[in-house]
Amino acid sequence: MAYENIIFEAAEGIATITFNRPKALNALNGDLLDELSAAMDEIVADEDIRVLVLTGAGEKSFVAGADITELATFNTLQGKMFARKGQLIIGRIQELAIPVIAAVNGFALGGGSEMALACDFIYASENAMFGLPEITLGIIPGFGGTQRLPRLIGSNRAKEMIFTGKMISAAEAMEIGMVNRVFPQSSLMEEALKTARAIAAKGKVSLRAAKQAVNSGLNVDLATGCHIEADAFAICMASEDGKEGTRAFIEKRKAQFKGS
Ligand code: CO8
Repeated sequence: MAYENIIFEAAEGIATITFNRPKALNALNGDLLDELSAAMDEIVADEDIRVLVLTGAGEKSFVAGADITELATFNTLQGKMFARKGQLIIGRIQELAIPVIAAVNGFALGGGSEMALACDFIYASENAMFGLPEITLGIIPGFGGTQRLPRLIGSNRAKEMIFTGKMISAAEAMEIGMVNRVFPQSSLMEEALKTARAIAAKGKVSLRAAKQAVNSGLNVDLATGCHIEADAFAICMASEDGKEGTRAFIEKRKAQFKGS
């Protein structure tokens, strides 16, 4: 598929999706969401892709939210349908079997923060700003922000951000556990790709199992979570990668994972 609102690249096991509507600070409109969905179809179909990195075009914005000019035209039903469309597509990012890193290179507002929150972790540039400003527009976050943000940073901090609509800096976002690491803008992508390469060198089966165990475990009690972990562990032990990893340790050599 030819993309106009995103740039989709894949090389050496790492896919990169760059949100690319710089004139609107990479705001999410319906066409962009459709393209994102199609790119994810390509990723799912390509066994060689082991890690996905999301970022925004330019040095000013990751994603400045849903496209407000489009939102303003919606009636109630269209608004609900757009919210569900965004939720489903953003949900697919979270559910992807491979790790997903958000490289937030500027504004991550509204749907932009919500997109980043669905990734497995967030790296940010020093100029990045996070926020859920929907309240200022007389609406609320609609792409999962009221659900994922409290789970990540706690309900009180999340409510403060959601009720005030205020932006926080990358440094503050790191302090409250929303962002893992902050880099100068010039080195953000290289750092994200460096981590992506380190992850891509690990076994695909164990990465998938680790992601599923953490994600599924977050929604259940500890005892149930430990059962989920044990099942995921068993899948790894039965895999070729699991056998190769332990054998390589004993034979004092680097493991050659095949992804099976
Ligand atoms: N949508 C559309 N266009 C946008 C958006 C946006 N979200 N953000 C910026 N733009 C456009 C501006 O209109 C401007 O266009 P133009 O040059 O044609 O006037 C251009 O991008 C540059 O923006 P600014 O001139 O405003 O740049 P500043 O540096 O002065 O300000 C800000 C940058 C602070 C990021 C400012 O642009 C801003 O506040 N943007 C809106 C941020 C926002 O409120 N985002 C939340 C949107 S709502 C949302 O995400 C809900 C998600 C769930 C939806 C559920 C659906 C029902």
